[in-house]
Amino acid sequence: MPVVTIARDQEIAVVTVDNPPVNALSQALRQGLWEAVATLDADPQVAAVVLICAGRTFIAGADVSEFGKPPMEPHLPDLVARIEGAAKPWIAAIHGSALGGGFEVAMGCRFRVALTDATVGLPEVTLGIVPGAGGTVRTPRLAGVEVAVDLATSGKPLSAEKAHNAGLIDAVAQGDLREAATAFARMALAKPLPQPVSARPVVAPGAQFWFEKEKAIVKAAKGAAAPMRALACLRYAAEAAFGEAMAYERETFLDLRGSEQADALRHVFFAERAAPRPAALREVEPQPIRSAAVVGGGTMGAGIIAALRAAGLPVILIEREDEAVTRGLANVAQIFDRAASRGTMSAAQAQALTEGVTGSTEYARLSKADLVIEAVFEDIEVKRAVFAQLGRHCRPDAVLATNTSYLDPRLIVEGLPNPERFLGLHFFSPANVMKLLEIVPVPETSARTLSTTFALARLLKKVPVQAGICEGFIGNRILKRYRAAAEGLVRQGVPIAEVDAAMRGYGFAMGPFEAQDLGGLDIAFLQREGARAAGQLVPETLGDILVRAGRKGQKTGGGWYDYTLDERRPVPSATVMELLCAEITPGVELAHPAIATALVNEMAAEGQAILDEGIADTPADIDLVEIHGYGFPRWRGGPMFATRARR
Ligand code: 3H9
Repeated sequence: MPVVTIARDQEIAVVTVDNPPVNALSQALRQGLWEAVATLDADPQVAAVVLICAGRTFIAGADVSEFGKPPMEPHLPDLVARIEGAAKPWIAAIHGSALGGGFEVAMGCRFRVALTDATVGLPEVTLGIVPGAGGTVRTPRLAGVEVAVDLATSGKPLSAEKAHNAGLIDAVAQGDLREAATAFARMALAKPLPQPVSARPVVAPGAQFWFEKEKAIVKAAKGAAAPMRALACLRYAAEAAFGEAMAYERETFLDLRGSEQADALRHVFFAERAAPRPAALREVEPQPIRSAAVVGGGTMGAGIIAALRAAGLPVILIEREDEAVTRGLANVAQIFDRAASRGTMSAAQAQALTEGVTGSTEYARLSKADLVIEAVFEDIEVKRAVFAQLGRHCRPDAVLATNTSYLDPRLIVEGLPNPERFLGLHFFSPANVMKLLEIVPVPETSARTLSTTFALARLLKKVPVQAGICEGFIGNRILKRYRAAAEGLVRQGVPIAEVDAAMRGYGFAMGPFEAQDLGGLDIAFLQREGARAAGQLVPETLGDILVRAGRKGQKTGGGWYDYTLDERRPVPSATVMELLCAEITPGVELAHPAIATALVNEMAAEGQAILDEGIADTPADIDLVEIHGYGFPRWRGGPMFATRARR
């Protein structure tokens, strides 16, 4: 089946691209389009050309899987120039997403028409590169420098409506795209044609504009190189001639394409796409999930409800008492109200989402639910009591999940009828925001239940990772070792603030001690105390000493650092030094990169142990857990990727 076919609608030629799954610009597609230009230029019957795509989307970009190989002709910048210079005007008809190289091809066209639910964008920076086929040079000529900077340095796509308002597309269409684009072409032919984008002028902003953008981008990028390189290309595009700017962009693109960061980000890109569809479950049909329930309306339960509602599911909240139901519903409403006040949804949307949750104390209300997630207090007896109720009232095929972070799900499932429908679903707080979902089957869990929860993860737009059973599963187990190693450095005399600064320098938003102060030191303390009470040998940590002294973190005005009442800025604490001085043997001095290397090596060593024990399937799964659950810098690729040469 050829990837490019040409049809005719009288004087309008329709070029259809069909290169599943996302019409990526493989060599064969570039070649097909290259030849289509020649064919249609030579056809005197053709007055204009509509470029449209089959399948789920317009051209979604360059073929990322070709990035590791030598570039092959025809090169994309040449193809875009050839479409732009064609004797007949081309009209891009966009559905789905026109991204990266796809949007660059669309900018080579004389016009762009998009369906209302389409998006356009330049996501290259998310892959550690810059646009390589004129994205930074044509966008400012099409829509101005400000729009171009936002698009190319954030990597975030714009909806058709916003793109239309910004001047990136010429018309928004509804209904049959091919008909709409053909009608648009006829209308356009009746008027003088606009200049090709490359010939349009660009207004260069002054030095202050670039200075401010630079400051904002460096801050947001947290160590990622591509956004600043994209900005440099855009400045060049605004200040130099078209041809020179194209050459500069291409040089930058080729330079970054082979960089360590681009390599890491490609690894994450493919890992994220593989995660929701594990090969072992490909043949296993999931059960439909049309309704859900959550037991427990605290912070975690409310976050899970918000995630389920945002995916369109009606949700029942079960709590023990009426007051707790009211509190839980208020927690959910607060999440949506805040989203509305931040402008991420309208007040009407927030209200509709809130109204889709009903609260009750009656487990009998769950007789029809397809899925129930338990999110109650982390206590084995409390959880078992919940599942005893669920076993009595739910359909025998309803998927029943526990959101435990530390307890053994095998103990929770004991005595549950039809245990094949049970597993652990470990959400991360805030559950409506955090992308990671650890899926923890017990030995009885059926493949169908597993497949259903992967489908659920896709519905919730989460990154699912299957984990075996061990204390802390994948993420919290690595976190424990990371924190212990960080304490180990402090015991050797490395200042607390230096450890945190080193990890921020590595690309984390926060270091391990600052993060504990934010979340509270008492959670892990109570867990250690529980283990000690159960007779386990758990050595005293530095964190234990602080909690025993009443320092539980920001909420008590101090933890690893001091905090003033109205400020969240951590201040190194003399009290902490006094409390810990007996435990610290000064002597070791480490530069920031050495501190970060030591701690990331520890994470990777724990990751390797997790792999060796079969708790995780692949190193990429561990990387996804760290990136989406624990703030590991995406552009480093995760601890396993970052240390692959050293392991
Ligand atoms: C670029 O364009 C550089 C240029 O400026 C310069 C060049 C000179 N390549 O996400 P999905 C695969 S950089 C190869 O689940 P959805 C993906 O791996 C590129 N493969 O679908 C998966 O494969 P499999 C800029 C790709 O419907 C399958 O397609 N463009 C590519 O949820 C389905 O993917 C981007 O960064 C690709 N470019 O979402 C766009 N894209 O089935 C990246 C996807 O074997 N793509 N695959 O697991 C996306 O954002 C989403 O795929 C999209 C569809 C929104 C399009």
